Amino acid sequence: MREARPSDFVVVANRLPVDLVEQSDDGPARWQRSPGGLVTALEPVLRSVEGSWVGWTGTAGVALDPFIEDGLALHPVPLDEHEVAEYYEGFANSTLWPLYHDALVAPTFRREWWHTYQEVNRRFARAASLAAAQGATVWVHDYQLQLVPHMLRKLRPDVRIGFFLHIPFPPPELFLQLPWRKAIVEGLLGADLVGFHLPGGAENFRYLARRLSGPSSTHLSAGGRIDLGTRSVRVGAYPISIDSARLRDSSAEPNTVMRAEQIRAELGDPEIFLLGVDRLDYTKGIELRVEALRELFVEGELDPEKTVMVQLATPSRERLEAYASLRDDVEREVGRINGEFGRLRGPVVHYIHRPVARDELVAMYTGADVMLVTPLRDGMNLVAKEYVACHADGRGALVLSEFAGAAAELRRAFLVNPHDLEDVKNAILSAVRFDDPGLTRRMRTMHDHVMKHDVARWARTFLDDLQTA
Ligand code: ADQ
Repeated sequence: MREARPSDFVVVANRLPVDLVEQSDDGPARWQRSPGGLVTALEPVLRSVEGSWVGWTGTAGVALDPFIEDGLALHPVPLDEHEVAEYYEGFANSTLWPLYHDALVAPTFRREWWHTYQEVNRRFARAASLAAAQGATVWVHDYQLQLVPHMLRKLRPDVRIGFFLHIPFPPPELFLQLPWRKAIVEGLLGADLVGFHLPGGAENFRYLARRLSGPSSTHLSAGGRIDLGTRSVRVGAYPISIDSARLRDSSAEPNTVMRAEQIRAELGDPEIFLLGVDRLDYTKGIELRVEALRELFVEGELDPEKTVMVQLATPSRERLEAYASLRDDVEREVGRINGEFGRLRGPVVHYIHRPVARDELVAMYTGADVMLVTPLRDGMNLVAKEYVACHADGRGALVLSEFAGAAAELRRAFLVNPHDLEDVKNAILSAVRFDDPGLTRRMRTMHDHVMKHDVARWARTFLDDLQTA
């Protein structure tokens, strides 16, 4: 069996691509693969070069040596309870997450969180330096680890470092609020290539790098590179995607088609089946789509007898106050609409606050007439792409917020400003005009785009650019 020895390709992310299912004192730890998009995207590369993955197990207080699981070399980074509270729930999810999402919830700035964020980033950088062979390529992911590129470069000047941010990179007015803004920019500038979903994020970063990182030595050179004097950093947009073919194929399987029909029947055979799928997060605009639907019922534009919405909302960051109060708000909105319009045979909005198995999710995507994706801000939003991948036949319609990164590619969706409830309502009404032949054309165009621009292409493009950076 292979050992977890230094590799030529190392992924560094907050979480390992596995969840700890069970650990007893006498028996070995048991793991379950977590079905994230990132691991799907990187798995072929990881396997072809016997790569490694550095990350936290998701359980506080667990320290383990590197090990091989299902052919992948995993290097666990331990975090204790205190670090989970300050680095993860604190700095990552109560400072950076809200700040980078338009300050939809006021970001909290706490010095002790920042200190713990630095300490934990240092630990990840050390773990990455041990996992990387001479001259290796190391790909660091997301807002939890923005200091790692600089720290790793100091430890290992021989390695090639890429960084990708999965959430929006904010405009200067917001980023400049951060008391530790200079250190974050310097952290990112430790990479050879810094990638964002959209050109706007890349633009924001270039501006801030020039402004914050010593104006005399830093300037822009050709191709949007940032010239640091001794070396240059490439900055670009790499819109992430999904395993499109896999979704398309599983949506066409007889079992999926059958289950999709069964779901409709279980919902009481509505004429209109609307779907929302999100992590329960205040960026996703879940309450506002329920509110839009309620107004359409009140105004008689849609018939509650013939319409059903299913809202899947995976629990997320539940120990944080902003998330607990969001849950209350969503539940209140759902209770209100069902109180006013529910029938004895069932509610008008089915709200499921649990993760749903992949097969079931694909059956829902396949069966739904309209997908509602209405975030107030979202780096990309994979749900929009997943829905489109499941509609090769051109059936179905997508209502999509302009403030999701996906809107830059899915131009034929019904694009809405989620702050404008009338706009959302009108888009829903256009999306349920099933006799409009334009609907099929829209869906086919988007489907073709998502099939061509899949996650493998995303990873390949980023890694090719990193090799030449
Ligand atoms: P997220 O904010 O988590 O990701 P998103 O891109 O929509 O948002 O990905 C969510 C994933 O979880 C999807 O693959 C979806 O299928 C799955 N999922 C959601 N709800 C589910 C449920 N109830 N049951 C089962 N599965 C569920 C962050 C950024 C995004 C960016 C991604 C990738 O916030 O903007 O698109 O990273 O870069």
